[in-house]
Amino acid sequence: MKSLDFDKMAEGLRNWGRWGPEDQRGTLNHIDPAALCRAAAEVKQGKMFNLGIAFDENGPQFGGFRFNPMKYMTAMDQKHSEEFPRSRFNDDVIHMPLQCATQWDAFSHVHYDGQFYNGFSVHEHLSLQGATRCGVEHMAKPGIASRGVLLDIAKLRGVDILPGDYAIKPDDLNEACEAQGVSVLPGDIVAVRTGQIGNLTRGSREQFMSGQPGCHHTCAEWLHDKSAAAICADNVAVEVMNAETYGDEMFLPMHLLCLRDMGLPFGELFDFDALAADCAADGQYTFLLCAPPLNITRAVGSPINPIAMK
Ligand code: UVW
Repeated sequence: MKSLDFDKMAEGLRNWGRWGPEDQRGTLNHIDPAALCRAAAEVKQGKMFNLGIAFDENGPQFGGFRFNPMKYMTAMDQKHSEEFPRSRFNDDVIHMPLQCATQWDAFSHVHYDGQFYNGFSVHEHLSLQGATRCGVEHMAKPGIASRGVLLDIAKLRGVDILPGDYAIKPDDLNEACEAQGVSVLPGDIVAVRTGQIGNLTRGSREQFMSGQPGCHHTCAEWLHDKSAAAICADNVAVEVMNAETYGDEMFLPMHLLCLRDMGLPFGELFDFDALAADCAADGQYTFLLCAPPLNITRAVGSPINPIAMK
C-alpha cells in the first residue's frame, strides 16, 4: 500500500465533523433508538454468552510495557470495627495495562500526522495524564450496546482457526453474511471470528502470539459502507499482523483508518468460541451485545467483560 493509496483511502473514510466539531463518539452515533430496539429484539431465547478472556496471570502478554494483570490482596480477614469482631472483610487491587486483555481501543489509542479522530491535536491533548480528547470515557457514556453480528470466517473456510497470515477481505465478510443469512445494518457491531483465541484458551501464549489472522485494512471501507458502529475480533489487533499486507508505510493501517479517520472503536481479544458453536447450532448469528467500557477519565482504552444475549 503506497502512501498515496493510504491517504486517498483515509480521506474517503474520514468522518471528521460529521457529528459536530466536538464529537468524541464517532460511529457509535450510528446506534440510534431504532438500532438499540432492534438489538434488544434479538433476545428471544434467554441465552447469555461471555465474550471476554480472564484477567489473570495466564493472559496473552509476554511482559514489557504490556504485561498480564497482577492482582494482590490489600486487606485480608480484617475487622471493620472492634465492636463487631465477627464481621470481617477482604479488599484487593489490580495492576494491569488497560490494553492487556479483552478491551476497547479508544480513538486516542493511535494517531498520525499529529491528529486524533475529529482533528483534535495530539500535541495539545496528549500528556502523561492521558488524552484530554478522544478518551475512553466518551465511549463509556452512555456506553456501548447494540446488535452484534457474528461473521464466522473460520467456519466459512472450514477450519477451527484461520492460518496465521490469513488476511480477511471484504469478500470474506460478504460471503460469511450470505452463508449465514445475515446483513449488517447501520449501528451494528461486527464481530469477526478468526478462531485464533483458541490458540490461547486451548494452547499457550506462544501459540497465540505466533500468528495473527485478521482483517485486511480494506475492511475499513466495508465497515464504512455498512455504517457499522464498531468492530471486535478474537485476535490481538482486529487486523491481520502480517508485514506483507501493510505495504511500505503505515504499521497497523486499519487501526489508523478506523480509530483516527472514521472514529470506529476496535474491540480486541474477544472469545467467540462458545457463541459461535451456539450460532452454528441454532442459525441465529445476531444478538444483543453489551460491552460498556469502564468510565476511566483520559484513558486510551478500557478492559471489558462483553456479554452477548440471544
Ligand atoms: C496497538 O498497540 C497499536 O495495537 P493494539 O490495538 O492491538 O493494542
